[in-house]
Amino acid sequence: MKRIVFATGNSNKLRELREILGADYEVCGLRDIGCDDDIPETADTFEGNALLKAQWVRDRYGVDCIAEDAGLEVDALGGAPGVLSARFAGPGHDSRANNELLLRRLEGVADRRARFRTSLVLLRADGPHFFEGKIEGDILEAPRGEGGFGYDPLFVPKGWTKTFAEAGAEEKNAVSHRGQAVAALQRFIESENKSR
Ligand code: ITT
Repeated sequence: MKRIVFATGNSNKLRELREILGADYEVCGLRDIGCDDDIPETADTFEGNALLKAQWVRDRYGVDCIAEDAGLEVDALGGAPGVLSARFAGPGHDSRANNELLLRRLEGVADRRARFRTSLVLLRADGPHFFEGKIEGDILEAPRGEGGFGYDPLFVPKGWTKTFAEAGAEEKNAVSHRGQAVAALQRFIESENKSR
């Protein structure tokens, strides 16, 4: 089994990565390598923040790792909350407060278009390798569903009638921003293994 360190403190992201990568991989989180650092995310792009997290872990813990920065971009809010998605309603990761604030900001707004975006980086001695994912959709006027995490109860992917929080894990992972980025990472690892 291949061991991968995922530089995240978000247990939902960790669960999704384990679901997507399957039984061939042992995915370790930050806690598994003894890290409970509050890693600064001060860049203004997803890519920049993903790299900051990966570099922090590689520099201090000496392991190759993957890291990810993701968020929701809402067109009517000029792309907000974007890189501030986890802290939209203030410090901490309070999804309920974030969702409530999003609904307040969109009160009376007809244009509900939004997308989840992620930038995932694999950082090794040979440098960083980036993988992207994006899923378009719309923001509802009230949350629906108990699954997923974060903004999932408010997000209906384009062409769907249910939210990510009403979908099963497999259904979400098959189309999600994170699913796309991890699939690209898998293709990269497989193509490297083949050419060895
Ligand atoms: P790490 O930095 O430790 O990985 P985090 O939760 O702080 O965990 P981000 O900085 O990447 O992660 O913030 C992403 C936020 O965007 C996350 O907390 C959710 O609010 C939202 N988000 C990202 N992916 C999502 C998804 O698949 N479904 C719903 N919300 C998501």
